[in-house]
Amino acid sequence: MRSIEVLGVTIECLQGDIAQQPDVDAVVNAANARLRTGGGVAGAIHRAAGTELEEECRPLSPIRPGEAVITGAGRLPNRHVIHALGPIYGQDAPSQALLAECYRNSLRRAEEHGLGSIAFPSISTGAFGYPIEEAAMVAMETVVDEAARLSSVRRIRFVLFDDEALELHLQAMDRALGA
Ligand code: AR6
Repeated sequence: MRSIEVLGVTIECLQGDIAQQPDVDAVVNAANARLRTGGGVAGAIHRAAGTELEEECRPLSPIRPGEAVITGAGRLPNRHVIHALGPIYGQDAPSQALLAECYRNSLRRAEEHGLGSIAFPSISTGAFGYPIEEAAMVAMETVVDEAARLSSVRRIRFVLFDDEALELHLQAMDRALGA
């Protein structure tokens, strides 16, 4: 794991599974509009959380690209799941602004619930086709920019699935800090 600190907020990057992050208050789901289970992150989260999560999601759906809603976490070892719908690359426009909204709105939901820590996957970079190098930069710039507005959230973790995704996020972290 590597971490940096921005205005009292620790930003961490590690390789791992978003459904196995017991030491954060909320994990973010790279959701679909209907907040159902799916492939990738949504599959891992719903499988681990159990069917009660889908039940809780039903009245909150559908959501729009850039939106984020918060629920309990079912059997996951976290207090909450925050479901964010990323843009489908090349279809939902402007993709960069919508992707940034996912991170901003997720942080807003965490703040509204007084949460101290949150873990993000790399939203939109799987089935939704967003190039991961660009997405990593949008994600890092957005959270670094938001740090000044956070009061309860003190730790933001990026959970990356493979070596390449981790490396690209570490580079984006350095660039977002102007290193
Ligand atoms: N933990 C962390 N990262 C993961 C995991 C995991 N368990 N599994 C995959 N990734 P995706 P999207 C990485 O497709 O692009 C779903 O089916 C993956 O390598 O989960 O926003 C939903 O139902 C990639 O870099 O999310 C939606 O329909 C990143 O997480 C749609 O796909 C995001 O991949 C959402 O697509």
